[in-house]
Amino acid sequence: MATYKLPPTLGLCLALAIVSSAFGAAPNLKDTDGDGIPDVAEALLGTDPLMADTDGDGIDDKLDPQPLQAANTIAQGGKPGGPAIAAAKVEDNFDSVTKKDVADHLEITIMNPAGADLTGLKVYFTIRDDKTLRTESYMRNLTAFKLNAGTSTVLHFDVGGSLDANAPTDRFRANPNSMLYRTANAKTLTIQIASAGYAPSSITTKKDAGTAEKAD
Ligand SMILES: [Ca+2]
Ligand SMILES: [Ca+2]
Ligand SMILES: [Ca+2]
Repeated sequence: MATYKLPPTLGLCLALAIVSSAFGAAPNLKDTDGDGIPDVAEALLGTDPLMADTDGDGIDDKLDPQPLQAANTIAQGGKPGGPAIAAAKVEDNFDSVTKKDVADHLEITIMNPAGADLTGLKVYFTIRDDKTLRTESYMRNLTAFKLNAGTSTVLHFDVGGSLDANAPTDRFRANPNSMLYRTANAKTLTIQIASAGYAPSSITTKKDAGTAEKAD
């Protein structure tokens, strides 16, 4: 059966029209991130009400013809021995400090086998709904994140993480309106990381059908 996909700009117009008709012709609606799309419309579009550029491709949501489809800007060549993904998961997350289950989110275990500290990490990930085959993709340039030589660490992307990709942290914001959180269908995630000059490392991980927003 053929499927019809709404053009993104039409989708935005439709979301704004729905919001206008629900709240009046001249709604004074909260636009927390100042990208020109009210928070309530961001929920309809699947974009992040706290990030002007949800997919991280450098184009703010209202101007972005595909606000949930970032291109991968990681160079696909480079020398070996750079940061490597050891594991990734998006469900059954566990906090090793508090010894408790925590809400499902993307976490990526990365290792640095190189003899030098690594900075300028780039992270690209694609989420595919295995039932509808819809996809979303995100690009994150973590300019201040540092992975010390010979160590491993875990990067987190969750709704409580830092909005600033330039922050020196290992917890970054995930889009709460992503289909990862909004549908219960099974998902496949493909993740790639790289540091400047090194060949990228990739991994694929699955999420079973079921809720994503609560610890389970
Ligand atoms: Ca907004
Ligand atoms: Ca936004
Ligand atoms: Ca964008």
